[in-house]
Amino acid sequence: MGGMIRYGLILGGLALAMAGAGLAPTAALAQSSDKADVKKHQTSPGGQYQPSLDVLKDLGVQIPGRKPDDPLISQQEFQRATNIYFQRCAGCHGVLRKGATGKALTTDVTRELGYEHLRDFITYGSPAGMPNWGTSGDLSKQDIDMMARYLLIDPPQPPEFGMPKIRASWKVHIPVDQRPTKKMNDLDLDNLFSVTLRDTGEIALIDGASKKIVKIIKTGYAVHISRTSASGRYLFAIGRDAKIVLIDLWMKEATAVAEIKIGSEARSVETSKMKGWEDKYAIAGAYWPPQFVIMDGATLEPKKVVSTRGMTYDTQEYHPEPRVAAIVSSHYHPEFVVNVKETGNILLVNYEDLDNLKITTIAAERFLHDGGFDASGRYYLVAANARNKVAIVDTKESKLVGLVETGTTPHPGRGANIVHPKYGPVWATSHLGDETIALIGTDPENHPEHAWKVVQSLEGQGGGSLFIKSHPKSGHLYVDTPLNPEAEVSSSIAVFKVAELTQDEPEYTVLPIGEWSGISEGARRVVQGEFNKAGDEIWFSVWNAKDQESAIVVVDDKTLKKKAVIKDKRLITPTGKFNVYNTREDIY
Ligand code: DHE
Repeated sequence: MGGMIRYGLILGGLALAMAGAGLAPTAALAQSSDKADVKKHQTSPGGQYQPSLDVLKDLGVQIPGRKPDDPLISQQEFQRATNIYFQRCAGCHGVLRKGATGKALTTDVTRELGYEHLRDFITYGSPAGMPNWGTSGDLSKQDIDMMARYLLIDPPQPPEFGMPKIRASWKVHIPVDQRPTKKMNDLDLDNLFSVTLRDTGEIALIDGASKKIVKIIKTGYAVHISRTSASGRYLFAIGRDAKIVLIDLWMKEATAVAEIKIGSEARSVETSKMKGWEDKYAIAGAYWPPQFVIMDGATLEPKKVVSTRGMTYDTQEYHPEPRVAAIVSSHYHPEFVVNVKETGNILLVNYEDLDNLKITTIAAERFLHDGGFDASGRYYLVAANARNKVAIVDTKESKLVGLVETGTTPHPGRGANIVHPKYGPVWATSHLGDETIALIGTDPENHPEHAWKVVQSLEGQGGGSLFIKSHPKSGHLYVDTPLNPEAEVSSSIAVFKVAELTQDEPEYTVLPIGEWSGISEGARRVVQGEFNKAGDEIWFSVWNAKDQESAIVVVDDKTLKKKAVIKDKRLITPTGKFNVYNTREDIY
């Protein structure tokens, strides 16, 4: 029996090795049939000096897959269940089911719990955060039965995506020497907005003055964010399929000049901004495989892939899939600030010498997600969302300077910087899980007593907030609530007057953006404010389903009145908006 398993493994390994080498089995056999050459072969000294896993070899192992007493699942069901799992469950329980914000669902756990427990848990959820997939109607009884059986079987491991695959996906559509040496169009690039059209996998470039769509460009699947290079010439858009599209804004017509895939699932992209390194490198972080990739800034040529698998910052236990969340670019050192979600480490990745890569690992807090700089650009504040905290890094001194409890599930986007009339410069975050807005002091020099403390907690419209925004020229703080269950709240914005924050319970004005859009159908979720370059108007997306009308509503920052409504049949599911100037200068 043992011999048969071994034989099976060897054959399986051979098939995999052949597939990895891009060889069909017959071709591989034909190549190895030259026995004379094979006989001449001797193991090289290098070959003899390879690690031998003498301890691991004694490990007790079981055949992966179904146990004889597991309920049956067909291949077709297994495929469909995996699909549902990755879409709905993996975000919390991890791709490999080893746990993230949710519990581990490996077979040692699930088989102990048993089929009925799993079925009921999926159906009813739990107050600890598990959604009630059955009673909410999101999953049918049949699907829940299938998912409960699926969880009793070992999970499939998605493929890795190392340099050969990354390089194979890399395409330069227009080489650097065929690109212009100066701007060839009359666009006001600084006031151009790159707008995510989430469900069409496109971005719309919208002129800030005329508010007309200048161009629609195809990007990756479920495109997520855009970032702009330090010079403002290049724009990078990343899709959830980890495809990055590099757009040259200097061409006669803004054009995609290169593309690459850096993994299978990703959310973040950024470019080098340090003086002397402007536009030199780009970086992108993946959810799967857990890794980040440094690329050439003008061509996207991949230079370095770095895995983020490793130990959690606190218990120092191995985590097999710590995802890369937000990435920003330091203004104080040639470094990228890379947030590794599940291990809770913030990595300062120095890009001066990619062959002798220096990474400073800052132990922060688990479940790092999104964040931004304070007004000075020195301190970086990031939400450890499932821990209800914000971690603060001094990017000049390369160390953690604060860890503050804020509210339930902080979600700042890049946050908002205002000068508080009482506490001086503060950075703000709103929350997904409650109605509060936390203001954190960020000026250790002139207001040391307030630095890295929540100096004030404002009460907004409700939970379900994703983004908060202000501008150095604005006297307002804008808070969205697109995921609030109340339609009126999710389709409007709360605005606080900065000058009135000295009051005991500062009041806010509600802007009925959904109503102002003139759209009457759909959820009209109002999401992510973004200022224009001048800082005198703020744009909000009115985000409807793919087959419904959406819009962008522009608000006059002085009067808080509707200034314009951008409608176009190509504006399908607009969500994030990135003003070229504000994005490259980190103004928010
Ligand atoms: Fe985002 C930023 C991850 C869902 C719109 N989002 C980010 C960042 C991360 C992230 C890690 C920070 C990137 C950076 O700064 O480098 N987002 C995720 C998810 O994992 C999540 C929760 C679920 C998923 O499967 O993707 C998710 N995000 C969404 C949406 O549903 C949103 C609202 C609409 C959309 O277009 O997908 C959305 N995320 C955004 C936006 C930003 C963002 C607009 C950038 C905000 C900014 O001002 O910088």
